[in-house]
Amino acid sequence: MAYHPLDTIVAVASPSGGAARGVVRLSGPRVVACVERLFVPSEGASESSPRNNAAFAERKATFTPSRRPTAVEGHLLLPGIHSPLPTEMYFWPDGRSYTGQPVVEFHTIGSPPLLDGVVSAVCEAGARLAEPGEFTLRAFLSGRIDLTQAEAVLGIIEANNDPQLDVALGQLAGGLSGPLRELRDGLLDLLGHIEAGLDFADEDLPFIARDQLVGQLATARDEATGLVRKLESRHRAGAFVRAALVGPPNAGKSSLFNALVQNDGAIVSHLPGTTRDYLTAQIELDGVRFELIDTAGIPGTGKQRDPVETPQDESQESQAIERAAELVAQREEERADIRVFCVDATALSTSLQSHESDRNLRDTDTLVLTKADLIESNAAKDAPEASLLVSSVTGEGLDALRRWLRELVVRAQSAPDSAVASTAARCHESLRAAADAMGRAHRMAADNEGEELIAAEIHVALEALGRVAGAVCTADVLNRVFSRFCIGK
Ligand SMILES: Nc1nc2c(ncn2[C@@H]2O[C@H](COP(=O)(O)OP(=O)(O)OP(=O)(O)O)[C@@H](O)[C@H]2O)c(=O)[nH]1
Ligand SMILES: [Mg+2]
Repeated sequence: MAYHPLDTIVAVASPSGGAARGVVRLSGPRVVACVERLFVPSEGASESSPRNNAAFAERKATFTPSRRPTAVEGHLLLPGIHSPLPTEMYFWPDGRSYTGQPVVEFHTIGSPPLLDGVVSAVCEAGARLAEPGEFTLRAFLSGRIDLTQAEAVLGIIEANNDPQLDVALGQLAGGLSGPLRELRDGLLDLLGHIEAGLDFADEDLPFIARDQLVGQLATARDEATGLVRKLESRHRAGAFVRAALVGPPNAGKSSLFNALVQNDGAIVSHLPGTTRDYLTAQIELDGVRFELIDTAGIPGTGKQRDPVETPQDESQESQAIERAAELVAQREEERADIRVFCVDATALSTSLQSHESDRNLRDTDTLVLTKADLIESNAAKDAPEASLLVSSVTGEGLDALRRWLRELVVRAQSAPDSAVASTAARCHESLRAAADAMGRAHRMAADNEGEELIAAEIHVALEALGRVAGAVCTADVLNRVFSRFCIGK
């Protein structure tokens, strides 16, 4: 695609094929010069109708552009066509139009050869044919819309049904760019505070208190993760809903996985930290299929690893493996559409406290109390009402859990898409990179690490967010987005 935003471009903007009305659109700094000799406003014509172009041209008035959007009745004089063509001309001056440049639209009879004739005449007068999507590209380049909105325009053109159209219209109206802008603005403010603090380090005056920084980074991380999840649900359209078993080590996740899958694929042991990777299995419940995932336990919640069981000389390598397992579990937990929190019913009070304080609960989360066979029947009376009590040993509560999971899967399957498919595919990686960088910044802030390091992560997040909105953009990305458009849009 040729990016010469100062060329004046023209194309037929109405759908191909004959119709009562057709539209030819022009955009660029020279639109007025291009249309001056072709279009004659009605006021310029004499009272009697002109019989041919030559007679008409002699008496013509020229179009004088106003500083406001205007509609003018008149006629087009096309070379090779004897009669003037009745036309309405719409004019948008600089900055008030879709493209952010002066724009003219001719609305006339929708005959394909006539419309082609208008385009040729405008090209003769100094414009060039527009590339596919070039009008929308100019809207993006002039800052009228961001890249997600440009993709929404394409989504509207390509929508096959009402839900798809709703999603695209919502995205065009700023459904994605609004939250993105807020996230970017928040991070820029935060960065401003941190960098001011660094510049005046000698003054010993913190520009932002550490707990405030930690809190704001946690909020930013959660917002970015929320956006990632929304896009993932669109990105994986047609894929299985994912339900992850998550929770502290030794909570009985792998035992529950085996019980639900009805085989012994997952290793179970009394040692915490048994599961290191993650396991998946497809499950079908009354015709509803989904993917069940067993994850590694994340310590810090529930029962801590028993120091007696930890070899004194535990190598750095095994610590690294443990950390890697946690990161994989965290990622699977974030990606899951449904999270089943497993909490050992025999360690209820401590586990629940950390369960509630650590997590940002969603309405597709479920709390399952495991090892029901090990507690007195009334021991779980203090558990939250919404929890299910199960035992992988006796099978107690498993049918209720299956029914509940089936319902959650059905709900997740019918959740509306949140973004136009092309946006979801393009932005997914960048948003995830932004969320990851914010997660790292948050951990560093919580661990009291240096502000330079935190600022560097925020820069990474901002750049990734910039790629989503198109603020940081290569010709490659523009080509990919805009080459899918049709000419005239
Ligand atoms: N009595 C009883 N024991 C259970 C039950 N579920 C799990 N256990 C025991 O609890 C211990 C831990 O079970 P796992 O399934 O390995 O737990 P996990 O959550 O996968 O543990 P990690 O992989 O280390 O995170 C094992 O000794 C299991 O036999 C249950 O319903 N009843
Ligand atoms: Mg396990």
